[in-house]
Amino acid sequence: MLAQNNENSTDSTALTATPFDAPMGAEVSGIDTRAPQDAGTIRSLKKLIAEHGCVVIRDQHLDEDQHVAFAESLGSTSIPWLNAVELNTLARMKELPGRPGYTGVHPGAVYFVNGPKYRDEPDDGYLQGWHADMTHLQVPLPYATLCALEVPDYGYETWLSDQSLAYEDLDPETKARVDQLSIIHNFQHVFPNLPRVILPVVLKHPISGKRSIYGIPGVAEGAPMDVPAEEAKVLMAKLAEHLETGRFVYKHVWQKGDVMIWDNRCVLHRRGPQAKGQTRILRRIMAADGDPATIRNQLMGN
Ligand SMILES: O=C(O)CCC(=O)C(=O)O
Ligand SMILES: [Fe+2]
Repeated sequence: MLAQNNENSTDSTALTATPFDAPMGAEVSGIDTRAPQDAGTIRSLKKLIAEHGCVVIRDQHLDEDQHVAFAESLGSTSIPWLNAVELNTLARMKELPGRPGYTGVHPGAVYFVNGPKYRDEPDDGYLQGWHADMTHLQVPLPYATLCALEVPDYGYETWLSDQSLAYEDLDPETKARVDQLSIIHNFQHVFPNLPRVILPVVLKHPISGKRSIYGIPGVAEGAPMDVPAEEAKVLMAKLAEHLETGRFVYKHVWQKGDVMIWDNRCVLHRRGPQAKGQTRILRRIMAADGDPATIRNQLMGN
């Protein structure tokens, strides 16, 4: 049975969250993402995202300008490091032969394009492995907003894994150990000029206060710092296995017009299996809110 959750008292908004039949995620109604948003609605929405890890709003059908405006209501979409280092990648992603309407104008609008009508993105392993986006940042990016422009008949799902549930599910001893650890995030294999960033393995969410596992291999580099090699190996294998159990996972089947927002700090994501011959186009815009130094401190549990 789906539970109902009314988020309407303090902010005089009427957002309704219906949790998915899954460990995480909820469908949210009571918001038109094409309209200007008031502060109370955005506060409520952010609380719901923090609570459920991700929310989906159906039937939105945003064009790029509307998508940018909505993402801007969550935070800033002008992320200078992104614009500087990813320009080449973005330019490549924006080449959509025969579909000028899908050419991104906003520098932060990234199009994920699959299907024989356009250009099949290589299934390069990276998008099909669990990851968070832009983990090379000093302050992990909070909001990934995605719109579904074209959807397949089957396949090309997006899978999400709630890492605060994963943390809570650890045995007390492992929890206590990972709480103490830091790990290096290195994106230099993609962008050689980026600095390496050190973050705790476990982040504390600035809104919910929940702890979640952020620094696992694949997302971060190799092993946590200052841990004997053998212990690090065992610990990381344990975290990876924990993630692979799928016990914290919601598998999203896209409907045209979906707007999905997940919290990139406490949720990992990956693309589901490729569906040969099927077409799917998603547009993603990331947004960052709050004062970076304050947020970083909160994430680090201070
Ligand atoms: O293609 C997908 O389903 C996932 C894409 C992705 O990794 C992202 O939106 O950051
Ligand atoms: Fe991603």
